Amino acid sequence: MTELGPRLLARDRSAVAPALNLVDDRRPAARREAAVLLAELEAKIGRGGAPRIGLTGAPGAGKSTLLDALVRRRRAVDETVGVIAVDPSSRRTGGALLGDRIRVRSGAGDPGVFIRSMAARDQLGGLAEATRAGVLVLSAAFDWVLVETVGVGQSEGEVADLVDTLVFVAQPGAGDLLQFMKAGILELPDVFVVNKADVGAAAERTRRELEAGLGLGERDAKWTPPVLAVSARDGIGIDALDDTLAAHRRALGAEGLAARRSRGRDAAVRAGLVARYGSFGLEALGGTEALERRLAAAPGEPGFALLETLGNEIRAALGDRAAGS
Ligand SMILES: Nc1nc2c(ncn2[C@@H]2O[C@H](COP(=O)(O)OP(=O)(O)O)[C@@H](O)[C@H]2O)c(=O)[nH]1
Ligand SMILES: [Mg+2]
Repeated sequence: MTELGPRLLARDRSAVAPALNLVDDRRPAARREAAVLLAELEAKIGRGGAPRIGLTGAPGAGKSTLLDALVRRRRAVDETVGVIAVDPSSRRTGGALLGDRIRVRSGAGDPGVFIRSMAARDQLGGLAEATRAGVLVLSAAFDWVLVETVGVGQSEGEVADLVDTLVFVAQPGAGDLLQFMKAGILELPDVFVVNKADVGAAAERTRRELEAGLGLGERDAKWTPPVLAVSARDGIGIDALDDTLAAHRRALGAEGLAARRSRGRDAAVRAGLVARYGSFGLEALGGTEALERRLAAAPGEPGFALLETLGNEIRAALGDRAAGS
């Protein structure tokens, strides 16, 4: 048991920043403590904790503005919100920029809102893993967790594995059908939003392009991703978006949620091991098939605990090999 775990689970707001700092700390002793904390939170929260909503889309689409509108809507009914803003590009600036807009508007003094910006520092397990840790910490302490990230293609898959509901934010004139298809953005999101509907006809055109694109793909029969037009700036369509997020959660159900979280866990373990030990490390474990067997054999095991266990095995195997050669 860590000291921070029970405090977070008791919603002690003063434990949030220290916990986030701990999981970001790369010194070996801190990393061991963080692993214990994360495994503990994951075990306690399981498939529960705060609903996790991801907002993804190109820079300038209006994700932060929309996020701010959603935050204020939650605050209006006295629910608390933890926000993670991921900015893979802000290595140089240290990554404090993305959250600023939200921080200013949603009120820096509001203890019901917590905003953490993450930049692509040289994260040992990668930005996705650091984000995942942050999401877990916040989902222990707040009613909702919102994640803003710039993602196209590859990184979208990572975001989809981090959240329960993925919202893609497009802006009017963002592209035609072919571009959306090429960018691979039609497959993963659960909800599509065309923001800046206040600009008029161009928004409706983009909305129709997206809708047409979605009609072409294979999708889960239980949920057809809706395409909503909103204006985050003017607060238009935010209620409908909020209702849609709730509807997606209902459609997911307990089973769907469990499947999604477990898919996220598996993806995180795979990515974490490769980031730390490379394909060489994976071979030491017996290869990808062996890893899949291990994942399947431990369905209830927290990902962060599994990452530790398998990592230890890899290190032991590599050490043995080095010693024996
Ligand atoms: N006209 C209009 N502009 C918007 C809307 N939402 C955001 N913007 C503007 O679009 C720009 C980018 O917004 P931002 O939220 O920072 O986008 P992000 O990069 O996706 O987070 C800013 O200048 C916003 O003021 C909207 O609904 N309508
Ligand atoms: Mg933003």
